[in-house]
Amino acid sequence: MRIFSGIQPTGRKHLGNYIGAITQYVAGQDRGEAIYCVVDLHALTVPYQPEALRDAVYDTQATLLAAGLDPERCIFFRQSDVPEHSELTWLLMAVTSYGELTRMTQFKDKAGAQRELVTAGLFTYPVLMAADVLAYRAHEVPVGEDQRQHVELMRDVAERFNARFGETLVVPEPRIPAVGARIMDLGAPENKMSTTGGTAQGTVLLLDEPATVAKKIRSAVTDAGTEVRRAPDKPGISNLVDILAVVRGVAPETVEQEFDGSGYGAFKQAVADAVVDYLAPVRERYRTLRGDEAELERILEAGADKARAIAAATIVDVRAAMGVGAVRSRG
Ligand code: AQP
Repeated sequence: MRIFSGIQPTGRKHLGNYIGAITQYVAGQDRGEAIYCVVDLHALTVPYQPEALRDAVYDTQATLLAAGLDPERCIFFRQSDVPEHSELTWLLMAVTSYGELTRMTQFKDKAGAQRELVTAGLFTYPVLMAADVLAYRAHEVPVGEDQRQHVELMRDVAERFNARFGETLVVPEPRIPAVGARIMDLGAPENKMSTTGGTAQGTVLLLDEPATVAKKIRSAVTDAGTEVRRAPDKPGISNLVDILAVVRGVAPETVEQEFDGSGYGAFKQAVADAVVDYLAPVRERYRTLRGDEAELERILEAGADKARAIAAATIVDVRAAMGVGAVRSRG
């Protein structure tokens, strides 16, 4: 089984990224052949600072290594080091429907929030994401709930490609966690915790100081009631129940039972303590790893060599199936 996922080098990573995706990446190393990349080309689709992008890649890479990615047990690389992603994006445009792209909620949300240029890259972002995964013929894509629609689209693209040009690509399955797939903003729990769209107070960053993490959780918006249980009219408490369940590795019902009748104050304090302990080792390891950029670069280069070997073989097959270019062997 081959697993693939990508993560953006935009901003500092938050608890939602960690619970929804990063912990799954780490677990994937024990479940199959795991391939992960920092998708710096995706970061070009919204306004960004060129001088900050390389550092942001290293920040994200060091965070993932601190969380438990092991370059000996997975392929871990930088997207732009493997140009096959860009080539495959263009080739897949031939089987991507314009109408489908216009229905992508991430595009609508981000285009709506954009004050300046809404780029063509933002519109075609899901095709690049499809190329990322399909280049590796991955079977499974670990993502949070917000990426489900993009994985559906890449499945359609792969199926359409195979139907039009012959069986060439693997149709991947999303792997979305049962609990924690959509961690909500602590200050506005009707919205997901987000790098670009969230409130500062409601977004727990993985590298926040412990006192800051605790304060953000203790200040989480709840509701007028007192019961610690998940319910549609209790988005704040529901979110905290899910967070504590994931952090402790128990079912949400277990959390509800434990805090039955204890009131919100004690519950929030328990969540704060648990999340601080959960993130502390990541923060510590990050500091050491981030300090050695030469080593980070070495890891990315070695990962790109392995990734390129797989992606290049797929491109040969895709070109051949589409009748593009001279006849080439996979050599
Ligand atoms: N709130 C969330 N809960 C659970 N999972 C989440 N993910 C993102 N937000 C949540 C998952 O994290 C992975 C990496 O996401 P990304 O590459 O899109 O990184 P990002 O852009 O820094 O994350 P955001 O917060 O999603 O940014 P915005 O909102 O600005 O676009 C993905 O698997 C994602 O599902």
